[in-house]
Amino acid sequence: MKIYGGPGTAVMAPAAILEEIGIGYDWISMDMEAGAARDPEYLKLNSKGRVPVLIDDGFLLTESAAICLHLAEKFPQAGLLPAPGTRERARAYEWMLFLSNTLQPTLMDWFHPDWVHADPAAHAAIQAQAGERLLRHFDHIDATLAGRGKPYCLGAAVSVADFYVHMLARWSRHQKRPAYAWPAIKRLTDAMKTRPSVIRMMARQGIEEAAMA
Ligand SMILES: N[C@@H](CCC(=O)N[C@@H](CS)C(=O)NCC(=O)O)C(=O)O
Repeated sequence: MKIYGGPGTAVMAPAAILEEIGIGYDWISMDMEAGAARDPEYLKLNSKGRVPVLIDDGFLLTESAAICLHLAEKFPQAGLLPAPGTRERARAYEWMLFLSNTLQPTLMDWFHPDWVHADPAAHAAIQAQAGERLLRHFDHIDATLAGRGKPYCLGAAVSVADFYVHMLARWSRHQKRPAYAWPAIKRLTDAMKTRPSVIRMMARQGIEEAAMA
């Protein structure tokens, strides 16, 4: 297995899952600030100009959530997904889709207002609006977790979705109210931060948990 991505980017969750599965993998560390995702050689791998990219025995896969699901499915012994066809499995898809198609793009709007509108005069308003949406998303996640009364997205057992929440919560560290300010999200992320796989991923990428985390 080989995985491409810059430290702290959308490669975090797939890399932590690779650590959790316990198979060796090569991590190709990319300098995002230097525009490595737009390098012509990299664009041959992923013409979208985004990270991560997984190469699994010659099979190339993009999209962080798809990579997480693929790995969890391919290595069922890691126990990161419930059995196919069950309601619990559907719940895992519900989490992964919400996280990757709603929360993640909102975070990206905040990080990259220039991707939304070229005019720098518009950027503060875009960020403010993204910040407001983040509050609602974190309210929703926290209420869902609290309502079920168990620490993880699917209940008592950790799943792919928890690795994704851990990643996106860290991305919220620049917000006035980062995800960790919500108690049920904090409980989940605190638990994830003690997992050896997550600790190994963070160390390998040379990144730290957010100060208030
Ligand atoms: N939908 C994609 C989005 C990934 C994404 O936005 N990655 C960012 C880094 S977190 C990226 O590649 N940015 C390119 C850049 O900053 O040049 C996924 O989840 O894999």
